[in-house]
Amino acid sequence: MSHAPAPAPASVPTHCPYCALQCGMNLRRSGQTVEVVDRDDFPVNRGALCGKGRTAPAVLSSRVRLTGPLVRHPATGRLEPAAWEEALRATADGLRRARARHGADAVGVFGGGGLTNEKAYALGKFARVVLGTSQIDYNGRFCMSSAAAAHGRAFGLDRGLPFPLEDVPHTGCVLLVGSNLAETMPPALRYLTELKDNGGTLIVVDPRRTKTAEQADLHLAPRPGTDLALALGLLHLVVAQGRTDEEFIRERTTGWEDARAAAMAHWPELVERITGVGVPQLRAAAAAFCDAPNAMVLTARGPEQQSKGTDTVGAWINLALATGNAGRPLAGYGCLTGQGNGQGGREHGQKADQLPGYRRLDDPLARAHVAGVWGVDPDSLPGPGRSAYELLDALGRDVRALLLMGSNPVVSAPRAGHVEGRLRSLDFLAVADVVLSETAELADVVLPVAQWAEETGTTTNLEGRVLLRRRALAPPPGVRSDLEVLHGLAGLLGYGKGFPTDPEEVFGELRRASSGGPADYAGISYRRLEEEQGVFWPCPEPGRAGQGASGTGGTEGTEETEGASGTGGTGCGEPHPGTPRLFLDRFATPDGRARFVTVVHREAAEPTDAEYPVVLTTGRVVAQYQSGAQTRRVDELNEAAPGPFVQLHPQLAARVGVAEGEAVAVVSRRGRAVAPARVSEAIRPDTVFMPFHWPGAGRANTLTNPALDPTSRMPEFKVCAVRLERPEHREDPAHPAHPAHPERATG
Ligand SMILES: Nc1nc2c(c(=O)[nH]1)N[C@H]1C(S)=C(S)[C@@H](COP(=O)(O)OP(=O)(O)OC[C@H]3O[C@@H](n4cnc5c(=O)[nH]c(N)nc54)[C@H](O)[C@@H]3O)O[C@H]1N2
Ligand SMILES: Nc1nc2c(c(=O)[nH]1)N[C@H]1C(S)=C(S)[C@@H](COP(=O)(O)OP(=O)(O)OC[C@H]3O[C@@H](n4cnc5c(=O)[nH]c(N)nc54)[C@H](O)[C@@H]3O)O[C@H]1N2
Ligand code: SF4
Ligand SMILES: [Mo]
Repeated sequence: MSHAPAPAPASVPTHCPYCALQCGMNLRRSGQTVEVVDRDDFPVNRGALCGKGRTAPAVLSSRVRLTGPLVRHPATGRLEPAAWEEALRATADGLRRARARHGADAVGVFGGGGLTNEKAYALGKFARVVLGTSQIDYNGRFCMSSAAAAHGRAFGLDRGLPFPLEDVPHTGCVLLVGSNLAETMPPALRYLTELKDNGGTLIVVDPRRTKTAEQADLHLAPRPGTDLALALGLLHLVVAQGRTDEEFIRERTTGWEDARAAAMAHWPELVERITGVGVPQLRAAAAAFCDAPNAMVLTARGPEQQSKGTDTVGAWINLALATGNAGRPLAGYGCLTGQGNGQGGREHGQKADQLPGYRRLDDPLARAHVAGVWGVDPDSLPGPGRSAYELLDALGRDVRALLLMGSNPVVSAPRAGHVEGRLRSLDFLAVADVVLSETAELADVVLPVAQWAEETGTTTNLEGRVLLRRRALAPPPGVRSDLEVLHGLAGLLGYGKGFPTDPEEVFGELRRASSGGPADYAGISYRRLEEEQGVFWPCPEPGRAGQGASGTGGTEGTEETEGASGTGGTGCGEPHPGTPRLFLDRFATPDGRARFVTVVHREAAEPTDAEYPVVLTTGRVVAQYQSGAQTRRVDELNEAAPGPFVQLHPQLAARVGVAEGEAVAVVSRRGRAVAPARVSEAIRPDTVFMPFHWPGAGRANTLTNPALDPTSRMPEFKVCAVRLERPEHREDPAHPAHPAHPERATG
């Protein structure tokens, strides 16, 4: 890798390192740094950026990042600077030793949805081929797995949005469930504003009156964890008022009778009792949804991060299907994915049950195809492994060594005190990161890696649009790319070939591995991505209908993709234009019909009771990103969002006896957190909200419940039972020398 300064100061068009909107931006070099300048040609954000994107270059500075490998010194027990060769050898030894002593499945791999497609692909291949372990999963399990599972069940294919965002302003009604996109994807708020300007209706479902809910024509504020009942109640009203689309149900779906019967058991008064949303509001929402000629249901983490997230999303999909709002233009169900590569990150093999191209690891044909590309015996590929929380929970027990790339579970995992204890109990932990995250601090080896602006790679945004993030400057000398790390480790573990360091070469292999799979990238090339504003998958190679494409029909072109000519071809014939809109002719199920799923409401895994009478829900604020590993290192963002807080209603605050800004202790069965109270009428009186971006005394995940959805294995981040207390003096956040005690490791 060359560290010579690049020639011209011309700006490089690329994309933000953070969320799934993947806003386009230009980076202009000035000396050894880069600055963000507007890029208006990318249609998703048209030049708009949030504060995180605007300040992202601050994390490139060597002031805040890792600039060389660290190895824990046996004598001092501290992380000390080390040469790359030493760090890689120590890592290879640590992984090899666990495998020799306890078998291949004693080595775990944990990835991230922020990793590029190339890295996610290489990481999955590294786990299955080099380590031979089934124990790989990633933080996307905490993010989108419930929507992904529900998508698969209903439509036979999982892509966040089955249509581009540009369609949103032109539908008639958007039912936005548990998304605070005004804070989590600020430039996307424009699509909702334009919807209203066009005369459309916005309904927001959120227990809090968020910045997003403030935009709504109708805001429903259910008790957290009750969306399933809410969706069934709305469907009940739609049926009772005779507003189902019988022709659509007959022609394009299966399973309606049972799903209908289940909804009919959720009559409005019952739903009001469960959710706290009044019958008149339920009626108004059902009417607004049905009155619109076209409607969309969009969900995000609110309804998904529940121990019944898959069924909950299923219930919202049922509402869309019953009203004929799917499989046609300007209507449908979609999920707003989260991380920069939240979509692509779950398609290329770092998920416990998947192979590249969104193939199933338990499908013999898929195994044979991918093993062929990898040049290995299909029988040598391990089977499905544990899900993310189950993997973290097994650390130090069945799984003795872990390679972690692109996640910070000490802050972001549920029941984080326990997870922290499990990480500490490992025989060996290696972390590849950009910064010394709270998880990297626990590692035996820390591998410093290059970031977004320093390396080229592809991501797939929430629309299923595959994008090229271009390198704008060289990484600092002591830093290597994740692909170089995997290449180096593979070499030391006996695989001198098969792990190239050039992202384009990895992408070439990924295309072959995905070819014919549901997420088919075979027709996409770097050259094509340089010329187009992204390409929507499935995009099979010319002359071949991919599995996804044949199941989806309707490859209606958009402005961006129609003009494509002769650039993406891998063989002869016209290049495939990509698939901005799915399901227009048929769904991706074997019979081409969408499937209603019969679901009924059930309670949260941990209901409130006399001892823990309040519901805790968790989420985000605009100025911090995820575990905060990156954004907590940016001054401007810290000024805007300096630390954790507990949002609570004045009535609840009065009952506990805390005033605005005073410390309040939140106690669950898993631990105790202390943070300043933020007293606000914008939240239900029976609910408190904490953002999860901070470690230490105010860590929200000390409290959260790792109860898992039975299908998706998604933890219940959005609902657990807590009680509030006035903290003891020594716990006051004004005295940070006394952090709250994280839960001690068990077992
Ligand atoms: N600023 C910022 N932006 C981000 C991120 C970030 O960390 N910071 N992370 C990115 C990622 S990875 C993701 S996944 C997305 C997440 O994006 P969102 O899903 O928009 O974010 P959250 O704040 O987790 O949750 C959204 C809303 O769900 C509500 N909610 C809580 N419980 C329930 C419930 O039971 N039902 C319903 N209907 N709503 C409920 C919360 O009050 C919250 O306002 O954001 C992405 N963008
Ligand atoms: N209570 C609660 N907890 C939650 C949630 C919630 O709503 N409530 N949301 C969940 C969700 S949706 C998500 S997505 C997770 C996210 O939580 P995490 O998985 O912890 O996500 P990040 O903080 O983005 O961690 C990414 C790490 O990778 C590093 N990194 C960035 N780029 C690269 C790279 O290119 N290579 C490598 N090797 N490292 C890199 C960053 O510095 C950072 O340390 O949190 C989950 N946790
Ligand atoms: S909205 Fe998301 S992609 Fe856009 S600038 Fe902000 S963090 Fe980056
Ligand atoms: Mo996420």
